[in-house]
Amino acid sequence: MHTKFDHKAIEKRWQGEWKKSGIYNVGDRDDSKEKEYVLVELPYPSGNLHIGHWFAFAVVDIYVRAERMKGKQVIFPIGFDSFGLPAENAAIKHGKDPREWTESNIEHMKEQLESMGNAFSWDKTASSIDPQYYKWTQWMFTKFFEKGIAYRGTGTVNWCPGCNTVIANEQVHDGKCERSGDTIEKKEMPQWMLKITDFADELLDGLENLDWPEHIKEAQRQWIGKSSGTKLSFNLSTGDILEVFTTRPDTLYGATYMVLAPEHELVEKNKDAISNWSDVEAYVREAKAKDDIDRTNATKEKTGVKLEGITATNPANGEEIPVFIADYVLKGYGTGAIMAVPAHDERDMQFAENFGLKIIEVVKEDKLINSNEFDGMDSEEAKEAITKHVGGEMTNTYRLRDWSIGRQRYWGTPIPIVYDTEGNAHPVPEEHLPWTLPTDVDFTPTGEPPLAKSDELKKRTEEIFGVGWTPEVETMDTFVDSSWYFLRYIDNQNEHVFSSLEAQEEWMPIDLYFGGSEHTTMHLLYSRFWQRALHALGLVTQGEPYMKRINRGLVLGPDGNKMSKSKGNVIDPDEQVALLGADTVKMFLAFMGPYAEPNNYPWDNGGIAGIRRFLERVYGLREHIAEGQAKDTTELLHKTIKKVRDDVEEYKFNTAISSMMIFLNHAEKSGLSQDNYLLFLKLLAPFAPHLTEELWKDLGNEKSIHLESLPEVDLSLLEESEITLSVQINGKMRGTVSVTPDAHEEAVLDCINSVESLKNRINGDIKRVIYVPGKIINIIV
Ligand code: ANZ
Repeated sequence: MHTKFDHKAIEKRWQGEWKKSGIYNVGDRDDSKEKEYVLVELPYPSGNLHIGHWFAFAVVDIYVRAERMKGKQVIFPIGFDSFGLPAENAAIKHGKDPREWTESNIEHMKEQLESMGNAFSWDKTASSIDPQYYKWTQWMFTKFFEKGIAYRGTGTVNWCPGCNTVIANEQVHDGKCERSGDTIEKKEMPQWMLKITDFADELLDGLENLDWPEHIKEAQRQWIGKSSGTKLSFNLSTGDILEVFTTRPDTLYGATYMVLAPEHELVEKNKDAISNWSDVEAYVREAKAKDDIDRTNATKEKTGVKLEGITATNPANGEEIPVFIADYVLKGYGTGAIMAVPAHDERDMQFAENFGLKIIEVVKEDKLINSNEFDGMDSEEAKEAITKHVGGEMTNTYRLRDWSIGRQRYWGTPIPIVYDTEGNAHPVPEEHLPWTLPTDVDFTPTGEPPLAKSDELKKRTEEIFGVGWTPEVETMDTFVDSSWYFLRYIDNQNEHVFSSLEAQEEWMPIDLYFGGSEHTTMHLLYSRFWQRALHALGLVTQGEPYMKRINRGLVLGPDGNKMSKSKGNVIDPDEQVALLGADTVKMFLAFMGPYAEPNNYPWDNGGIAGIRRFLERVYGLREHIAEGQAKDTTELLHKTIKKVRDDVEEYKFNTAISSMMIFLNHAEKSGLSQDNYLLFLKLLAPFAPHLTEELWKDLGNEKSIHLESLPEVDLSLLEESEITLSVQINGKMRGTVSVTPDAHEEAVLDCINSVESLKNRINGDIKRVIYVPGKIINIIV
């Protein structure tokens, strides 16, 4: 018999009570408890919580509640990543003020988050559009500027025509914008950069001590792309020196031609010496229009143009060799030029075959050949020897580029820079921070930053700094805002610093960071860099922010596809909550599969109905409270407690729930004592916080169930439970006996002797006993 419960009334009642009493506020650090900082990724307030948010927050809440019930002081904050394009696009489309639009979204999302019933530390929230937040984003930027970590660079940028702004390399996926999906165009323009490359080695080395899934670490290593090699110099016939980066200096004798990236500065510089300039110029123009992925595609036909009139000298043997430009050599990697060794490099081989160039093998079975005095030398050894011989320099090269953070859009943190009458950049002094975002702007995207149209900003700049001074009109990438939010959470009221060292001593580092896999080489790398840059300035206590990272998967539509409006397979959490209750939705999401494995799980209407039925039966469980319950009920309960505690520690909420289902079945059949009933409620409390609170309070308890301790396992009960042991006599299965798993041999033999049929077969004369506790006993007679 199932007893229905009124989830709407129950959930509303307890959400109201929890809010009023503030039981989930973390407050000041309590030294008598172990601290745990559990972080979920800062959400963007799009206006509506989707099922992905529920998966990200509500399931993690189970872990947080269990840890608190184990006696830890768990800080579990939430906030809003509230700058960004959607607000601005809404402003353009519907004529809405981006701030109003965003703030009303935040209000709505807060209500939705409340309906989740999560145990968030609402006393530790932060929002990036808050002037008291972005003041500090700007302050850090000015510190970075003073130290040269932030700089105005020039170069080729990724221009997204859909977003009308520059975006960073990390935001380009397969040549397309990560946000809009538009194909990226290359543009030459000055830009604000952060020197993430200065931290490349630290970012690599720091990975070693992090408890992160290996594939995330590996993705970051690949993205940083450290390559150890040598810089070698070649003389050109023009008198210039051409530097190349190579990982194979041992193959120098096989370098039969040189290749420059088409954009290499020595090409344009030697225009007059190049007799086929018009061909060269045309090729350069074409190459610039292509994107790097295309250019480095291994299967692509290798093209290029010889620089007629220029040669290079191989420093090892003095041979004169031809010089080419080819688009398979990239401007932005190494030195932007290579020595080509067709015998040992696949790309060079294809090119050499196309152009009929010399191919000389110089390494065979790891020993050098055709390399004069180095013949016979081991190739590894020769790397160093040849580098030394020609005066080269061992060096490292990285794939990582500096982070471009300037955006030509409106709704972001203004870059706190002003220019003097000569155009020199100066940081806005601290007393003028926050350097507020002006409101007198036209958002229509024209490619020119909207802030350029603000009279107020212009006036403000001249009034403070002098006539003729001008403001920077770009805003920051929102990935900057989210690079330090976890530091603000822990000291969110501080008016003097972004986060005091004392607060950091108390709460940092983040012990556990849950998030999505899309952030591996964006947010997770940016914020690690930001933390390291702050660390270099002595502003933070830790070099690494996140000790442990867990990536979760996606919730798919009922049809097994990614949820999307166009497919009509979107599940609205608000509807589900109204229909079945927050506890049910949360437990269903936790039940789909192991949380720490980034698998994708389809929504299953039958599955969620099953969870609802389970909770209805829990609601009715008090009718099964009986005196004189069977001993095995207590044993099963303690088995269940052990399983739930162990599984939650490994984020296997699904199997924890299964074990509670098994217990419920048993308790309904056999009945359970009042004490066991209470233990079961507490065990379930992290999973179904509203329902368990209701049942707990129904029993007359004053204090919330969520301030109780998680049930402890009584190990003595577990050890006593018996198992079935196979009994062989002379190697033949003759029966079984029930014994404890670690019973002694004599005890087992006593047991066997008490079974008439076995006793008769043995008949007293035992020769030998082979006993494997918990498995088998073989008696030789
Ligand atoms: C000679 C050579 C011989 C090379 C050989 C490889 C094999 P990673 O490991 O990715 O760092 N290279 C250097 N700069 C380049 C650029 N800007 N664009 C395209 N290719 C470039 O690769 C380093 C190797 O990639 C370098 O070593 C160079 O080719 C090439 F048997 O030099 B090698």
